[in-house]
Amino acid sequence: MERTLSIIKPDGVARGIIGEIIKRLEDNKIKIIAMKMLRMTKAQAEGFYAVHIERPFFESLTDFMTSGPVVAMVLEGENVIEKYRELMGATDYKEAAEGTIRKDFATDIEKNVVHGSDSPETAAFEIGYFFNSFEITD
Ligand code: FUP
Repeated sequence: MERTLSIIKPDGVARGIIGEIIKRLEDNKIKIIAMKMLRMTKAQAEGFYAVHIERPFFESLTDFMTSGPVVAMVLEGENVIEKYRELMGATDYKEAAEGTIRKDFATDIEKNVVHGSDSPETAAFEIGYFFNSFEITD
């Protein structure tokens, strides 16, 4: 059993596709074991994306991630890190496979609707960044 952190980014929330994304999780038998809506501060977004601090897109990305509320979820299941990243599609929506969330809804490499952890190590860090043990229902 694995866990991963999912975020519906500010563009996804603003466009009213929270339900659509959750439906895709449920249709794919991915279990949601924690969920909350919040708006990150700039410092919180910078801490979350600290691995990208040297990248040219860091400033813009952290501004975007604080531009409105997000929905953070903890997902659980066998191989869920890879399974959810497959549902999301490639970072750049132009390269994302047909039927993926990013292919269907992203408008920009930055405004790409969803986040998903990319390894067990990042999942552990990212889940702990948003949720404490009392908020995880499993
Ligand atoms: P992903 O794991 O698919 O979310 O992608 P990365 O961790 O590589 O990038 C994190 C976020 O940075 C992406 F979701 C969008 C943003 N990004 C850009 O804005 N420009 C880029 O060239 C690459 C990533």
